[in-house]
Amino acid sequence: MTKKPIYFNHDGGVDDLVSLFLLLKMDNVELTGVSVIPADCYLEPAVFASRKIIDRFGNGGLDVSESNSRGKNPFPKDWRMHAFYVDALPILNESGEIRTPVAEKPAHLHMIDAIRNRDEKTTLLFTGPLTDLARALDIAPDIEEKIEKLIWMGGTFREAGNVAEPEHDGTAEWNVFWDPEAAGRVWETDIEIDLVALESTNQVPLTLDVRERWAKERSHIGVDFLGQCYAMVPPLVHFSTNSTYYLWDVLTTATIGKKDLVKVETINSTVITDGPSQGRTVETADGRPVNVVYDVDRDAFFDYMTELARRV
Ligand code: AGV
Ligand code: CA
Repeated sequence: MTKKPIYFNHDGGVDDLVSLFLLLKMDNVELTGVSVIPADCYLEPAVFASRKIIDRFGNGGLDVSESNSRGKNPFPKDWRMHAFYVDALPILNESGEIRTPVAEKPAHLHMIDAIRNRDEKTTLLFTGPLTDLARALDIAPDIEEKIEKLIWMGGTFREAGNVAEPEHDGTAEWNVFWDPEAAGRVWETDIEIDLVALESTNQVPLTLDVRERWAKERSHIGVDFLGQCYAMVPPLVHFSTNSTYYLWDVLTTATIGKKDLVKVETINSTVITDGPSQGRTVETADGRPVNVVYDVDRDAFFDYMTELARRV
């Protein structure tokens, strides 16, 4: 099977770290680089956890780059703490050593090198804000033509986003809201964008039946790892709240391994970068096109991620 070169930039949430694990198990993916941005996480535990996941579930050959990017609107502290819990899991600490090194260069420069060093075009997978990509494009505009496409978890075209913060109208999704200008910068390019938005992930909340399934299969080390990770975050039981967890980033990542899990439509859109709606993505007739997931085969998705986890 021909492997796609993928560069992965994430922000250390539970589903970002699970995404890293699953990428390492996909047979059509060659990870060319991993970097971590301290948006929905604290940097140190998220980088530790990433290095340990690569050690435990990968085949070596990677380093992990730390981003030095800063956002405009900080994530809630409770959510940022999740990386500490994953980093502390016994399965990631059994060996007592970390072999995967920290990269010398910060994320945006690390990504520029990874893209330039390949003859083929690189597919970018971003499951946090786009700050490192925006900075990389400013410094090295030549990389644009070496980017196959950007696959991003971000945005929503519905009225209701998932930001509940003072002075905001609630229409934004967090990965855009953290750094609206970065999304605006990427929107200016001709890079093809595949978007998993909130309307795409509404069909894949973390529910109790999913947890029970992972519990039943916990004799598989990889499935147990999924169960342990998703024990840290609140499921959807009675109704969706601001802290209910969806499989946002994992769905985004799964589309790389199996694109027929989702249906996609093209929407022309604009990013609002200022004011009470900052971080909102809106459909506009003359906006830039993005390919948005609007339907998911929910059962096939959970089967696929569990099957990948069984490969450990
Ligand atoms: O908006 C979804 C993004 C995804 O990249 N993140 C979490 C995923 O990694 C922010 C977020 C929104 N609601 C959250 C989030 C919640 N309840 N807990 C943690 N993070
Ligand atoms: Ca994320």
